[in-house]
Amino acid sequence: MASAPKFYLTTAIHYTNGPPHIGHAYEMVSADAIARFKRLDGYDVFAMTGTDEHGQKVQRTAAQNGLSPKDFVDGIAARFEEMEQRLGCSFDRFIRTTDTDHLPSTQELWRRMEANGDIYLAKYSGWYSVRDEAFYGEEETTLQPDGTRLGGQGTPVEWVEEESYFFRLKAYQDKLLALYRDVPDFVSPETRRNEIVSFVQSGLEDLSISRTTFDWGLPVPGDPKHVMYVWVDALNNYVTGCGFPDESDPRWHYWPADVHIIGKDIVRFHTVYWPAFLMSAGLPLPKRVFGHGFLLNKGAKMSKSVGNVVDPFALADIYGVDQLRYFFLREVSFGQDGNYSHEAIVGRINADLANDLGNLAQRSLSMIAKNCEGRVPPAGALTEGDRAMLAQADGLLAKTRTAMQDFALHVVLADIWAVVAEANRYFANNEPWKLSKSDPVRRDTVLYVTIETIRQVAIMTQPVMPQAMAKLLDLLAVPAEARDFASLGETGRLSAGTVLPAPSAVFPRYVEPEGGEAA
Ligand code: ME8
Repeated sequence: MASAPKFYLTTAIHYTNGPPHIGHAYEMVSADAIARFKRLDGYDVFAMTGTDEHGQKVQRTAAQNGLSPKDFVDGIAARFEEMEQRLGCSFDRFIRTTDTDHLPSTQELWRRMEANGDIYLAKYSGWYSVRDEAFYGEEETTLQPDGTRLGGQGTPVEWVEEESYFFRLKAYQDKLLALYRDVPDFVSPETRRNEIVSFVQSGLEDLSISRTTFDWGLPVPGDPKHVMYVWVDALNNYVTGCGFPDESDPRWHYWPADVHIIGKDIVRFHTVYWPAFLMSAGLPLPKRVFGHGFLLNKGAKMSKSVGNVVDPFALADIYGVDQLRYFFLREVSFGQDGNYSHEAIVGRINADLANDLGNLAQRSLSMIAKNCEGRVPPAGALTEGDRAMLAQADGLLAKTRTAMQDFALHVVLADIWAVVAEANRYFANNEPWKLSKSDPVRRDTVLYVTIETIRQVAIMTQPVMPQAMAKLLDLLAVPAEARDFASLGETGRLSAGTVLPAPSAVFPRYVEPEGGEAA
């Protein structure tokens, strides 16, 4: 058999200036679902997430907390790792920019850019936002009535004037425009691509890539009074993660990344700076950068200063991990902003999970337990309706693969739930509960077709709800080795006579606790 095609996917690495919030959870879960889908679909996947621990923002926050930067980030990074576990994620590496392999890797990137003539020493003077860790041109800032100034993303900027190394970004303008032209889906969704193309067309300035007024960062090779600009350090995590600069590292074949999954606010860093650094260093470019939208609390952007951050650990405790994962990925069109609220989460849990899928599984499996000696019933002669039902289930893989070409996780789930809806109609129309006396053979056939459809729905939904679907596949006695996408369709059909365990509920309804709304 030919070796499996590789697939390397990353999230952004998260700042350790505060504990993880729901936006971080959303990004991790989305990326994890894509990684799981690809694994089940036969790819050799390497998936990475992690933390971005250097820079002025982290150093300042650590000082405000009376801790050294390292002690401070150790505590926060541990919390991010804990969240990855709590949310049932399956990343292959959790990278920290304080990991020991990251310094030599990033210094090597620097040396290669320098050797290519792209780094020079000069003086920087301009506006800097510590919150965004970003430089802004004067024209991108606005003066406020109180005399303060805000940068492009609405965060305060401060005047910086210091010696700095610069990267010749201007020299890459045409090459970047050629990249966007030749690889049209390098930046997606389309709206983000258009923003980036017009930003680059409007003209690039060389980029300041080192700082001297604080020291929490990676030292510039040969000039350690400078620390590297935190975005050079951070972006380079993606190659450190698979062994750079040791090209004999067994993980190196994963580079270039197949996709960086990041939020819309940092698309510029990933689609302008990062490919320019890589071109300069002579390294292959990531294939795609996907900028997802923001998760908003009933419409408002979350931030620590606004104080409406909802703790993802608390949400997982209240609603259940898989329920939360399902909500994120079904409710929000991947690529656009989305809202969450207690009512919306409960609505999805009770309608889609408890009613549509949970009830159907519970009712069909209970009937089998009662009437078919707890074994997969045999399918008799199939009617056109039976065949149409099975054909819909069998057609899911092709449909969802198409949706996954654009990482449209919400479409994947909508496609699967269209089959769940059809299975409910099929079950209701065929009324198997009425057939026990009159036509038990027909009853068995209807039950068979129903649970065979549920088998395929469960296999397909594993990327989004790994624990709940493992339980459902256990209830169908599907062996561990028959749970990947190769077992979909006719190949993996349930076989009559297989003993099934006693049925139990997979998705309980969400019931408001005494005293009202929980979140
Ligand atoms: O930007 N909804 O880190 P970060 C959805 N360290 N996504 C959100 C979000 C929200 N409300 N808020 C933030 C950084 N994000 C850098 C990245 S990568 C080399 C360095 C997303 O902790 C955000 O868009 O501010 C980003 O993709 C990720 O969470 C980490 O944000």
